[in-house]
Amino acid sequence: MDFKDKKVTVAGAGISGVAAAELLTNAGAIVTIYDGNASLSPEDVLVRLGTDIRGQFVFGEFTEALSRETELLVISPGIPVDLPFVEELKKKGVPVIGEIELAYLFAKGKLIAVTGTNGKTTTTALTGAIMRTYFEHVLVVGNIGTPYTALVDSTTESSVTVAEISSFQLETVHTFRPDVSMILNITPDHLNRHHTMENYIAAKEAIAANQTAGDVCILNYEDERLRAFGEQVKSRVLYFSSARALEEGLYVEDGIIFYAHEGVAECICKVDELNIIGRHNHENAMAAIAAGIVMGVPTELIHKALCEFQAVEHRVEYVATKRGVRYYNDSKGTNPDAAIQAIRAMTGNTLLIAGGYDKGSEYDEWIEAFDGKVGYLVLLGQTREKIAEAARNHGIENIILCDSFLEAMQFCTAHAKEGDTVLLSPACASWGMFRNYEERGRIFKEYVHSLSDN
Ligand code: UMA
Repeated sequence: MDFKDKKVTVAGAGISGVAAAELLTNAGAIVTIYDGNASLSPEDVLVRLGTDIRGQFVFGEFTEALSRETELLVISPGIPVDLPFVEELKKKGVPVIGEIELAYLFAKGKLIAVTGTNGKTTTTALTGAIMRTYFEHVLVVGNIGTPYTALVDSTTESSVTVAEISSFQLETVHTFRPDVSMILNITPDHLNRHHTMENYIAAKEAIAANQTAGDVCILNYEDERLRAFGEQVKSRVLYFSSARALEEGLYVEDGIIFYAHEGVAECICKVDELNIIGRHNHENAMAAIAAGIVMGVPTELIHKALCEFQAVEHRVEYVATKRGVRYYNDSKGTNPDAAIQAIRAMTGNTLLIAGGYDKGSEYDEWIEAFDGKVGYLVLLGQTREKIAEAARNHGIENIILCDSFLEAMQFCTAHAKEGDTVLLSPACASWGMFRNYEERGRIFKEYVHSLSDN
């Protein structure tokens, strides 16, 4: 696509929008930055831009004039694609692409794209670590935190990009075609944005839509939908399973991760050697190993990366032990399914802090996974009553409703006994109480570190 003098509107002045605007400006486009937040000023955005823009700033309402001028809309992932101004532009035939698609149009080298409801960030980081043992120039981008557009200029024919791609980002890709794609799992999430499970699944599956026979799609064999999806994709499929030995692919047996290929099962590593705990993390590790194998990384280097890799911040992250109580931060447990993985990874009596923004999730399965381990369920945020009701229906008794995060943390430190675990794993997004899950996790960790040791 030729961007020279093209009038491009970038919607969203967050980190994706700013990076996209910079990339487009450098490519010669006349960029206007639009954001729905009417209280923003151009200065707020300019300080974050590495360049000036040739267009204007529009905040608040998406004006008629802007709609008339826009020749291409580049949309940030947080902006729903069914907002009236987006629908109207589409109706007029104006192309609407996401920030990921934009980056892809500039990208060189190999691309590994990771999606799934849970485990994306850990798998992306681990895949990046595996690639770094073998390739000289590896970039890790996307939903994990660094916009793809921010680094795409430094991709080369020999670089390897590992990109975490969310369902929001996949809604607006068109030609995006990774050499290696991964779908780790699909369970209900973000249904307030996608409206139906079918839409959400379609968004996730778009990661492999443009792949061809020379590409590879890595899928979780234990997710029935993904197993069936593997029959439909045009790319070569490599499965992983945490529940059974596969004839071809990755699996765990007797605490060992094997790679089975053409009748030979090769031992890659023992799960005990991993620093990331729980069955879900074995799945994440297998997906990353699969990418390493596909990319030709020698297995001894894959093994080295696996042994050295530490848990990603905010994902069942061990924080500290204070007065004999272990504290874990799983702030990235922003939906019930992610939170299930975290509670399953706990071994003893757990004081669980949960609740937050209501994404329309159901909590029954998560509560069933408590399995007698949750001594106190400490709830806060918009969803606290809804979760409390579901928990009572499942016979959970020690339910504490708190008005603030501090109150929840103070309750836990006052009531946890030696040998207990305090787990922050909200099963809900942080929005409404915090800027994002990172802020929620950081505040939790700061609080834990401020506690005295004895
Ligand atoms: N905005 C509007 N109208 C709206 C919604 C938002 O104008 O209807 C504006 C806001 O006022 C704000 C801007 O859009 O100024 C924010 O844009 P954004 O929400 O797309 O956020 P970015 O800062 O660009 O960050 C995005 C991802 N955010 C979301 O998908 C919500 C980040 O993922 C990602 O790390 C980053 O791009 C780089 O790729 C975060 C996330 O929460 C971590 N992801 C979800 C998740 O993991 O569950 C999907």
